[in-house]
Amino acid sequence: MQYSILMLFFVLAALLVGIFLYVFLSSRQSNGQLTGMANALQKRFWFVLILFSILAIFASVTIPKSPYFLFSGEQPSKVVYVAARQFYYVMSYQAIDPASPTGESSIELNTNELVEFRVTSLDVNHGFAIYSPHNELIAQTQAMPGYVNRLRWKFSEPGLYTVYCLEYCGMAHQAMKTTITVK
Ligand SMILES: [Cu+2]
Repeated sequence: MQYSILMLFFVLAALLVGIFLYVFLSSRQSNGQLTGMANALQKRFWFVLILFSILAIFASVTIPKSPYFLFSGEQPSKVVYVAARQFYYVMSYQAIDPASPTGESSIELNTNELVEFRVTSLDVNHGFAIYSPHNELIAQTQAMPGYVNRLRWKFSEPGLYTVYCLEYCGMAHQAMKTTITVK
């Protein structure tokens, strides 16, 4: 899937460069004499060509690193249900009943196991952002009422991870957090 999207991108990029070349070559004067205006157009052509080439290199390096299909071919070994609420999280290994949301007092996960977080909200939009023990943001998704967002992650390092809300959700937004222990 990811590979075919990348291929499609390259085909479209090649097509675009081809169109530019065609327009440039077919608009050249037949006697080869470049007027002032044509000279400016030629400079612009090379500027656009180089710009597109740089953008194509950047895109081909960064697009395969996009997280959209991360671990999509694997079966998660653990599912953690998350319900966000003003101003706390409920996390459970079982599906959470919105009418009476109850969860575990602490969530413990193992290193190198594929975990799928199924994240929703019981009131307004919240964030579910996982920070490493070194306080680096490693994975995140939104918690939205009426939707379940799946976030898959493999923790590579044991330690205490902190979950923060990244979506301004009300007066106590900054206090909204929980922790995940990875063994
Ligand atoms: Cu918030």
